[in-house]
Amino acid sequence: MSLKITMLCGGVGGARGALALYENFPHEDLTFIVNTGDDFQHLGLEIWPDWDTVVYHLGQVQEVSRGWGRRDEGVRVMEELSRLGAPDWFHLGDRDVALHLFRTYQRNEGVGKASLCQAICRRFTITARVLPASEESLQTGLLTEEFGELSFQDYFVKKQCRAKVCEVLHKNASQVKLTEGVYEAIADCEVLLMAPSNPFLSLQPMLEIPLLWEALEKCRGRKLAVSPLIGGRAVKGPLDSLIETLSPLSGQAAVAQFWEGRVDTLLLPKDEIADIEDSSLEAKPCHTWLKTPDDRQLFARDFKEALL
Ligand code: FO1
Repeated sequence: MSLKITMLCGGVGGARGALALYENFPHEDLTFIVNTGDDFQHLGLEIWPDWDTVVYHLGQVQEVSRGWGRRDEGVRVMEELSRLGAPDWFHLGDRDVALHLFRTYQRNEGVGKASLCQAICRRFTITARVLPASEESLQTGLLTEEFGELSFQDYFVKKQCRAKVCEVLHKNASQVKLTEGVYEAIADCEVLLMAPSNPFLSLQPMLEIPLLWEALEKCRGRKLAVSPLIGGRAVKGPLDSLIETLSPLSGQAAVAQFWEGRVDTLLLPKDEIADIEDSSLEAKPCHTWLKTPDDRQLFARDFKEALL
């Protein structure tokens, strides 16, 4: 099957979804648009966690159980930083640091985002396109009951998501420019797929960019989302508690409500289809557990079936 597929992704769920497509579809047909709402400057380095997580997955160097960072990583940089008294709440593996250093150096030299990403992808022998959604980082803030406003990484890593989120703030989404190639990749694709990412934290930030939304509305292709919930619960991360505070509904019904008016079809586990019977979305059964190559093949089989 040759179809131009564009996937919007973020977080570990998004990277696992991206890998499932990458292992089972022709690479020249695939474009991954990655959330820039977690990006930040730390110790003078430009860190793009979601983009790196996708690249490490597609490059087959990812740390599998944790999901972020690289496997067979060293800790010497981090140990030395701690000894020096530098902030050590955000863990940077030795080889991971090299990527942040290289990116920061290249950006300071004036290298454009799209060409830098292409060059890094080539070094990881990735033959699909992996584009950060926006030129400037999106500033995602979390309004919390306990600590007031937190930046994304302060909430996610420093506070380990242990805070009640009342609102997700998209502080500069209306001002950012899309990365070169993003508009066309969305507007002209035949299938637009929302990865099984946290919709509130990893996908909504991108959807808040007016031009990205315009491209999405222009797209005449099929539009589908993969639910990140299995058995009504998040596979990873703070989605369950976010649904409790940000949605009037629960479980799969909350996910379906999030996607209503944005996509036509929700892919979710077969025995959970009844949970979204009140939704206007079409529900299609799908194997959404994406841990092993066999899992990812089953996902691809169900995704293809849903397109028929
Ligand atoms: N997540 C953590 O929970 N703790 C960390 O120390 C941490 C370091 C880190 C370093 C590089 C990188 O690419 C990702 C990293 N992440 C870490 C994940 C990061 O916080 C992401 O924003 C989440 O995966 C959410 O999408």
